[in-house]
Amino acid sequence: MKTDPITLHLGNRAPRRIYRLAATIASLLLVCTPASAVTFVVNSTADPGDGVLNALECTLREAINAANANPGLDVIQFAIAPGGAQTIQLLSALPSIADPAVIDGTTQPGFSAAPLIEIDGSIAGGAAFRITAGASTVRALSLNQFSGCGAALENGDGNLVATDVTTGSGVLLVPSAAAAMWTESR
Ligand SMILES: [Ca+2]
Ligand SMILES: [Ca+2]
Repeated sequence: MKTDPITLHLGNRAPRRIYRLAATIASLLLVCTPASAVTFVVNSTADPGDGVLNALECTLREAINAANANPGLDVIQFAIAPGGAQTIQLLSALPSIADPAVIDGTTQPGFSAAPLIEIDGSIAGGAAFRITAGASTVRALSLNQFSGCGAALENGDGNLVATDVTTGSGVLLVPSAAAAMWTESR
Protein backbone atom coordinates (compact mmCIF):
# COMPACT_ATOMS: atom_id res chain seq x y z
CA MET A 1 0.00 0.00 0.00
CA LYS A 2 1.34 3.38 -1.00
CA THR A 3 1.48 5.97 1.72
CA ASP A 4 2.03 9.67 1.42
CA PRO A 5 5.69 10.07 2.60
CA ILE A 6 4.83 13.19 4.63
CA THR A 7 2.10 11.41 6.56
CA LEU A 8 4.37 8.43 7.03
CA HIS A 9 7.26 10.36 8.61
CA LEU A 10 5.53 13.01 10.67
CA GLY A 11 2.99 11.08 12.69
CA ASN A 12 0.38 12.66 15.00
CA ARG A 13 2.72 14.71 17.21
CA ALA A 14 4.77 16.19 14.38
CA PRO A 15 2.58 19.22 13.61
CA ARG A 16 2.95 20.42 17.22
CA ARG A 17 6.74 20.05 16.93
CA ILE A 18 6.77 22.00 13.68
CA TYR A 19 4.74 24.80 15.26
CA ARG A 20 7.13 24.84 18.23
CA LEU A 21 10.17 24.97 15.90
CA ALA A 22 8.62 27.79 13.89
CA ALA A 23 7.88 29.75 17.08
CA THR A 24 11.49 29.26 18.25
CA ILE A 25 12.89 30.49 14.93
CA ALA A 26 10.54 33.50 15.01
CA SER A 27 11.61 34.42 18.56
CA LEU A 28 15.30 34.09 17.62
CA LEU A 29 14.75 36.43 14.67
CA LEU A 30 13.12 38.96 16.99
CA VAL A 31 16.04 38.79 19.44
CA CYS A 32 18.69 39.02 16.72
CA THR A 33 17.16 41.92 14.83
CA PRO A 34 18.77 45.15 16.10
CA ALA A 35 16.48 48.07 16.88
CA SER A 36 16.78 50.89 14.40
CA ALA A 37 18.35 54.10 15.64
CA VAL A 38 16.01 57.03 15.20
CA THR A 39 16.83 60.72 14.93
CA PHE A 40 14.24 62.86 16.69
CA VAL A 41 14.27 66.54 15.76
CA VAL A 42 13.03 68.99 18.37
CA ASN A 43 11.21 71.77 16.54
CA SER A 44 9.38 73.51 19.37
CA THR A 45 10.30 75.39 22.54
CA ALA A 46 7.03 74.28 24.17
CA ASP A 47 6.89 72.16 27.31
CA PRO A 48 5.47 69.64 27.78
CA GLY A 49 3.85 69.76 24.33
CA ASP A 50 0.68 68.01 23.28
CA GLY A 51 2.09 64.55 23.96
CA VAL A 52 2.13 63.64 20.27
CA LEU A 53 5.47 63.56 18.50
CA ASN A 54 5.10 64.67 14.90
CA ALA A 55 6.37 67.22 12.40
CA LEU A 56 3.95 69.85 13.70
CA GLU A 57 5.37 69.82 17.20
CA CYS A 58 8.19 67.81 18.68
CA THR A 59 9.22 69.07 22.09
CA LEU A 60 12.39 68.07 23.94
CA ARG A 61 10.29 66.17 26.45
CA GLU A 62 8.44 64.27 23.71
CA ALA A 63 11.75 63.46 22.02
CA ILE A 64 13.29 62.08 25.22
CA ASN A 65 10.21 59.96 25.90
CA ALA A 66 10.27 58.59 22.35
CA ALA A 67 14.02 57.89 22.48
CA ASN A 68 13.56 56.06 25.77
CA ALA A 69 10.76 53.96 24.28
CA ASN A 70 12.82 52.92 21.24
CA PRO A 71 15.44 50.38 22.39
CA GLY A 72 19.02 51.34 21.56
CA LEU A 73 20.96 54.52 20.91
CA ASP A 74 18.93 57.34 19.39
CA VAL A 75 19.85 60.90 18.44
CA ILE A 76 17.99 64.05 19.46
CA GLN A 77 18.66 67.07 17.26
CA PHE A 78 17.27 70.61 17.20
CA ALA A 79 15.69 72.60 14.38
CA ILE A 80 13.62 75.26 16.12
CA ALA A 81 12.51 77.94 13.66
CA PRO A 82 13.67 80.40 12.63
CA GLY A 83 17.02 79.13 13.92
CA GLY A 84 19.47 80.91 16.17
CA ALA A 85 19.12 81.25 19.93
CA GLN A 86 16.04 79.63 21.46
CA THR A 87 14.96 79.01 25.03
CA ILE A 88 13.07 75.96 26.23
CA GLN A 89 11.35 76.84 29.51
CA LEU A 90 10.74 73.56 31.33
CA LEU A 91 7.62 73.42 33.49
CA SER A 92 8.78 70.27 35.27
CA ALA A 93 11.82 68.02 35.38
CA LEU A 94 12.63 66.20 32.16
CA PRO A 95 12.25 62.42 32.04
CA SER A 96 15.42 60.56 32.92
CA ILE A 97 17.49 59.44 29.96
CA ALA A 98 16.86 55.78 30.59
CA ASP A 99 18.13 54.51 27.24
CA PRO A 100 21.38 55.66 25.59
CA ALA A 101 20.92 58.88 23.64
CA VAL A 102 22.87 61.66 21.97
CA ILE A 103 21.38 65.10 22.60
CA ASP A 104 23.21 67.40 20.22
CA GLY A 105 22.74 71.16 20.41
CA THR A 106 25.18 71.78 17.56
CA THR A 107 22.38 70.83 15.16
CA GLN A 108 20.32 73.99 15.80
CA PRO A 109 20.45 76.07 12.57
CA GLY A 110 22.87 78.95 12.92
CA PHE A 111 25.17 77.19 15.38
CA SER A 112 28.81 78.14 14.98
CA ALA A 113 30.56 78.45 18.31
CA ALA A 114 28.46 78.91 21.43
CA PRO A 115 25.37 76.91 22.38
CA LEU A 116 22.18 78.33 20.89
CA ILE A 117 19.65 76.21 22.76
CA GLU A 118 19.10 77.32 26.34
CA ILE A 119 17.19 75.03 28.67
CA ASP A 120 15.74 77.12 31.47
CA GLY A 121 15.25 75.25 34.74
CA SER A 122 14.07 78.17 36.87
CA ILE A 123 10.60 76.59 37.24
CA ALA A 124 11.52 72.91 36.91
CA GLY A 125 14.40 72.96 39.40
CA GLY A 126 16.52 69.87 40.03
CA ALA A 127 19.01 68.64 37.48
CA ALA A 128 18.73 69.38 33.78
CA PHE A 129 19.46 65.84 32.68
CA ARG A 130 19.37 62.68 34.75
CA ILE A 131 21.23 60.04 32.76
CA THR A 132 20.57 56.55 34.06
CA ALA A 133 21.32 54.68 30.84
CA GLY A 134 25.05 55.38 30.43
CA ALA A 135 26.63 55.59 26.96
CA SER A 136 24.95 58.94 26.37
CA THR A 137 26.14 62.28 25.06
CA VAL A 138 24.93 65.79 25.81
CA ARG A 139 26.58 68.61 23.92
CA ALA A 140 26.24 72.29 23.05
CA LEU A 141 23.36 73.18 25.32
CA SER A 142 23.07 76.03 27.79
CA LEU A 143 21.63 74.63 31.02
CA ASN A 144 20.39 77.61 32.92
CA GLN A 145 18.95 78.21 36.39
CA PHE A 146 18.50 74.65 37.54
CA SER A 147 18.62 74.30 41.31
CA GLY A 148 20.53 71.04 41.00
CA CYS A 149 23.43 70.09 38.80
CA GLY A 150 23.55 70.31 35.05
CA ALA A 151 23.79 66.61 34.42
CA ALA A 152 23.34 63.83 36.94
CA LEU A 153 25.04 60.63 35.83
CA GLU A 154 23.32 58.10 38.01
CA ASN A 155 24.17 54.81 36.45
CA GLY A 156 26.26 53.25 33.75
CA ASP A 157 29.49 54.32 32.13
CA GLY A 158 30.46 55.89 28.87
CA ASN A 159 28.66 59.19 29.21
CA LEU A 160 30.06 62.24 27.47
CA VAL A 161 28.85 65.57 28.74
CA ALA A 162 30.86 67.97 26.63
CA THR A 163 31.92 70.99 28.64
CA ASP A 164 34.53 72.56 26.39
CA VAL A 165 32.63 75.61 25.20
CA THR A 166 35.70 76.95 23.40
CA THR A 167 35.26 74.32 20.74
CA GLY A 168 31.60 75.14 20.36
CA SER A 169 30.62 71.64 21.28
CA GLY A 170 30.34 72.05 24.99
CA VAL A 171 27.58 72.39 27.50
CA LEU A 172 27.54 75.89 28.91
CA LEU A 173 26.73 75.73 32.57
CA VAL A 174 25.75 78.93 34.33
CA PRO A 175 26.70 79.70 37.92
CA SER A 176 23.18 79.07 39.17
CA ALA A 177 23.71 75.35 38.73
CA ALA A 178 24.96 73.92 42.01
CA ALA A 179 27.45 71.72 40.20
CA ALA A 180 28.25 71.02 36.62
CA MET A 181 27.93 67.32 37.04
CA TRP A 182 27.12 64.79 39.64
CA THR A 183 28.07 61.17 39.22
CA GLU A 184 26.80 58.16 41.01
CA SER A 185 27.83 54.91 39.42
CA ARG A 186 26.18 51.77 40.61
CA1 LIG B 1 3.92 67.30 20.11
CA1 LIG C 1 16.51 54.64 22.48
